[in-house]
Order: sequence, then structure tokens, then C-alpha cells
Amino acid sequence: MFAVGGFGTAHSVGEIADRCEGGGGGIDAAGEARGNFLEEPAVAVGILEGGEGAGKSTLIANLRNELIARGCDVIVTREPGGSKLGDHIRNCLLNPEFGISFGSQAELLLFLASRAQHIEEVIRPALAKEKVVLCDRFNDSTVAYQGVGRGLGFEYVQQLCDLVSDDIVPDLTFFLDIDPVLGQSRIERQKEKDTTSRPLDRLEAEKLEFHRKVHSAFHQLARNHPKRIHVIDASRSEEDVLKQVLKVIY
Ligand code: Z5A
Repeated sequence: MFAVGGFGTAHSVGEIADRCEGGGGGIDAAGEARGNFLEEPAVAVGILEGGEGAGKSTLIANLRNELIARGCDVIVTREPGGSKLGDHIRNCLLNPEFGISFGSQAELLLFLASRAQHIEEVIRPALAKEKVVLCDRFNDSTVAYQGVGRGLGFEYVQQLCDLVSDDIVPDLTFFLDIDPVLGQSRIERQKEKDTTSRPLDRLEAEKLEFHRKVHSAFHQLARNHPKRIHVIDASRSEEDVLKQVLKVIY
């Protein structure tokens, strides 16, 4: 998802392209800001959403390289995490070795605490420096996983997310759409190849039925926000997924 403006001002998708390609601004090879970045402080926050194994980490790395090549000053970040406190919360929330059990409300509030710190410590300062922020997961994940997956309520969780994220309003989101069975099989294959990789996290380890609910919640979000959320067919090749995303941006 790309949130352009980050201050509640919805810009058009094309503005990201303008800003990266020189028409609208960017950072030149010497590291100097150029174009209208200086006149217009709002930049871009790009956020990717989707189920496990959808390919967000893969896409975010490819997209970062592509945007840098087109002149953007990009930072990549993720949730939960992104800040020192957020990384501790991430470990607590996801690492099964911690052996901590959570109620759904406590889990929700920890994801939101991580977000609040991330916005304050990372996203706002990056926007103030006119960077393009690429973020792996944001509010839509909380609505899908905690609101629908955990059953806390779509509207209730949406309202809390809006409260915490305040004026950081993404206006372009990429939902990497993949059938949960295919997503899980990618993760299993990855683990077979890399036997040193981490164990399944607490949410990945949930049953297929949970992941199906989360998947349909992302579709509901996409229907609710057709201008902001772009559904990408994530069952395609890495190259094709990147192409679909670039087609939306440029
Ligand atoms: N969570 C939550 O509950 N509430 C919240 O508010 C937030 C998060 C913010 C951690 O997220 C968990 O937190 C997550 C949701 C929950 N749990 N789940 N389930 P995360 O984003 O850090 O973890 P993840 O979603 O589980 O990441 P992941 O499994 O690593 O998925 P990914 O980043 O989308 O996939 P990937 O690492 O890019 O790719 C996985 C494998 O597939 C890998 O071997 C790739 O080489 C392969 N791959 C990638 N793309 C392709 C294509 N196109 N074709 C074939 N193979 C591919």
C-alpha cells in the first residue's frame, strides 16, 4: 500500500511516479533534493498487505530497488517492529519460544503500541525528510487478523487503528492476494530449503480456517476502499507481481 501524503492529504497515485522520475522531485545522485519535494513536504508511504507467504518481503525488496533506480529516496520498514520498542513487541507477539499466551485484546493492543511507536519514531521523521516509506503491513493487517481472524470486530478494530494512526492515511495499498493453501505451501518449501530458518510464528501456526477468514477480510477491505487498495495476483511469478505493482504506480 502506498500512502501518499502521510498527513491525511490524498494525492494521486501518479504523483509517486512524478516524484521518482524527476517530473515532480526526488533525490539526485549527489544526494540533493530536487524538484517539488522542497515546496511540497508530503511524500509517500507505501504499504504492502497480504497473508503469509504472499511474497511481501520479496516484493518490497524488488520494489525498493526499482524505486531507487528511478530516483526515490526510499526507506523500508515493517510492522510489528520498525522501532526498538516495536522489535521487542514483535518478538513477544510472534516468537513461539517466548511461550507467552495472550488474550486477543492484549494482542491487539500490543500491535497498536508497536504502530504508535513506529509512526512517532520512524514514519513521521522519514516523511519530514521527504522520504518514500515502504512499509510491510499496517492498519489493514490489524483489521484482518485481530478484527476478523480473532473475532474482535471489523469496525471496532478499524476505529482503534484510525485513532492510533491519526493523520497517517495511506492512499495506495497493495494487497498481495494469494490462496492461503498456496501461501502456506510456499512457507513450508522455504523451511525445507533453509533448515536454520525460524519456526512458524504464533499467527502463522494458526489453522487454515483462521487464514481463510483473514484472507476474506482483506478482500472486504479492498471492496471498502477500491481507490486505495489495489489487489495484486500474488500467485504469479516474482517478476510478474512486480510488474503489476509498477503498472499501478507508473
Ligand atoms: N500481524 C497481525 O496479526 N496484526 C497486525 O496488526 C500486523 C501483523 C501488523 C508477522 O507478519 C505476523 O504478524 C503475520 C501477521 C501478523 N503473521 N502471519 N501469518 P510478517 O509480515 O512479518 O510475517 P508473514 O506475513 O508471516 O511474512 P512471510 O510469511 O515471510 O510472508 P511474505 O513476506 O509475504 O513472503 P516472502 O518471505 O516474500 O516469501 C515467502 C516464500 O515464497 C519465499 O520462499 C519466497 O522466495 C517465495 N516467493 C515469494 N514470492 C514468490 C512468487 N511470486 N512466486 C513463488 N514464490 C515466491
